[in-house]
Amino acid sequence: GTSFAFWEWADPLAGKPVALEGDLTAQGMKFAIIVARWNSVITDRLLQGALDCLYRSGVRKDQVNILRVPGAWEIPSAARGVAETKLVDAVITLGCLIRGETAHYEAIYNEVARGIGQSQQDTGIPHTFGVLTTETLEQALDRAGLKAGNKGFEAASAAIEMVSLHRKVAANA
Ligand code: DLZ
Repeated sequence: GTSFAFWEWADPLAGKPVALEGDLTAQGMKFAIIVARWNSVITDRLLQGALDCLYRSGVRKDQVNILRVPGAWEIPSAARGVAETKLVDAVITLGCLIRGETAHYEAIYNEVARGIGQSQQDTGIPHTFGVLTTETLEQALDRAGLKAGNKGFEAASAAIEMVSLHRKVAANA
């Protein structure tokens, strides 16, 4: 019989590919960075990484608001407060929880992650997650610019990409 290429319609990429993807240029975007002071040896480096990413992507200083909070626990309410103003396009969250030094580590971590996610969902503004959770200080240092990249840089890069994606979706709607 006649050949029937099932995959031509089963494979979404076989037809007209529809892919929207954010890019990494940040012209005209406004960001809030929430940074916890606890473990500031680490979080200062995360902040440096985030700012490095933003500035090298074309962001000017007047497009960035830095909010310092006491510890990771305080990040969700600060994130929500600034997101609800709708004056920023994305919220970048930076903190560091070290298990060995933190009583009720899981409870704190779960609530911080849940709260940041909840603020993102309720406001529709992208919130990126640069909260390190490690067993030791050494692991945290590795992820704050020593041996395993800089999670602050990654969180900033993801924020730019998501704002860009939202703009493309809106432009295509
Ligand atoms: C109390 C506390 C502890 C034990 N550990 C950390 C930590 O590892 N990282 C962090 O960001 N914050 C820690 N905190 C502080 C809490 O996040 C919070 O600031 C205080 O409990 C005051 O609400």
